[in-house]
Amino acid sequence: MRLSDANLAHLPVTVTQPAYDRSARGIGIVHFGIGAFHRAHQAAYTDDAMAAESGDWRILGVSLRSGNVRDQMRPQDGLYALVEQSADGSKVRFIGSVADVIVAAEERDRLIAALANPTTHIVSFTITEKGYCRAPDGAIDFDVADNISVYAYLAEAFRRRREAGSPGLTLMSCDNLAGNGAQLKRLMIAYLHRHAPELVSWFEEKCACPSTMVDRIVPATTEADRTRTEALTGLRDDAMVVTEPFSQWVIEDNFAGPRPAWEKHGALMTSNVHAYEEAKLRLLNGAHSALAYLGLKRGHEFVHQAIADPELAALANTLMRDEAATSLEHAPGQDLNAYADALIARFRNPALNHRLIQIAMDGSQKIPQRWLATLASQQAKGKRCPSILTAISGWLCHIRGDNGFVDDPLAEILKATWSQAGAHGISAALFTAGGIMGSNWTPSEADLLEIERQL
Ligand code: NAI
Ligand code: CS2
Repeated sequence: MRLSDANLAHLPVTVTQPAYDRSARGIGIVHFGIGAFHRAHQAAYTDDAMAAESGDWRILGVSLRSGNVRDQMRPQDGLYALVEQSADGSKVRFIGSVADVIVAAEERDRLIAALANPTTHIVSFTITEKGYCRAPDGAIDFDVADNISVYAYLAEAFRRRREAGSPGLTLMSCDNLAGNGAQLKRLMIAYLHRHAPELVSWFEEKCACPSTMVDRIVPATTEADRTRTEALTGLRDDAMVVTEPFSQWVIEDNFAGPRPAWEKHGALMTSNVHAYEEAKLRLLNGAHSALAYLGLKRGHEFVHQAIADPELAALANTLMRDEAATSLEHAPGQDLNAYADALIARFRNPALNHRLIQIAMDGSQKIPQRWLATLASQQAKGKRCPSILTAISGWLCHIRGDNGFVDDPLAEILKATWSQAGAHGISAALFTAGGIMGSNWTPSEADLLEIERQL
């Protein structure tokens, strides 16, 4: 029997269900990129908020590319199970905050109407790092943005809202980018300047783009996860997601209008997300990417296997504690050694089969904020980062094709650079000024040799 509103009554009484009348709550949030992470994170906080307080905060999920999630969720009335897994067992709850899911190109009018509706206050995003359509220099890449992107839908919605005298929107990025709100704002303005310059001042005056730090490890769901959950709950659920018990959300308190009381349910509202965001990207994500490339190279499949490998555990510890943590300005009360301890424990979670190949995806989009920012900060202090240099060599092996298919929007360019430059020129070709991975870090001759020695 398939999960649906009508079938919730069949669930065992021990399973937590949405504690509010779903049909009585309207849509207040449109979310682009309704993948596994959104369902395990923001949708769960919003579910908690609606269970505790009144408020029309149901979510209309939007996919830009495929109909998979729509086909999983629509027959289930947007319901799904969130399964928290740890060594102590699993905890299942059903989330009710998602009202429906649409594919943007197939239901364009409905999407624009939802974005333009004055009762919609927040548009949020987990569209992956590449979804923001940035060229290697960080500017908007119109070749991509003019093809499939969120920007055109947003611009049309702004036009309607402005004409109708409706309030502005909050655009809230929940992707792993440094200064994700500021980046979204900058890119949106660049898009408007080219396609709808008359909307720039309306957007700047009426809309807000808070930055957020989001953290919860959410591996892609497997068929085995679905089968196990069906055995637990008695209902078939194609949209379920598996995660860890840990969850963190730090949000810049900068909203254009109302929002759910997420801070009453574990989120931290602050004027300064920056310190949290950089620590998370450089320690957690920096170590994750290193474990991914070097772990695959050493024949591991999952994060818990890579971190159980003493050589990789030592490297992840050095990367986090000696290289990333010391590159940061500490916020008051921030204990980055304790943070690194907690991260190692989370990576060790044996109940979470988090595939290294999932983390290895889209390296060209991830490495700047995970590794190159640390390298640049340390270079300014005259310090080198041997663990990150080793990790870079792991990535270069990956994009050479050592681990099979390279899933990266720049895969073709990276491959062409490899064939032109070869093992004795690849790191200089990519990372020095003018290379597609050029950044504020200027690799020294010794850095380049150190990377190439390990290829
Ligand atoms: P997913 O693969 O389940 O979902 C990705 C979503 O992004 C899908 O809806 C997909 O259609 C959309 N998307 C992919 N490429 C796109 C593009 N070029 N333009 C627009 N939309 C695009 O992945 P998941 O796990 O939901 O992660 C998504 C993002 O969430 C990550 O890239 C990261 O920035 C953030 N995140 C993920 C965490 C995790 O552990 N899974 C934790 C913290 C943040
Ligand atoms: C991972 C992250 O896929 C990846 O690149 O490093 O998605 C990681 O699981 C999350 O950021 C944890 O919050």
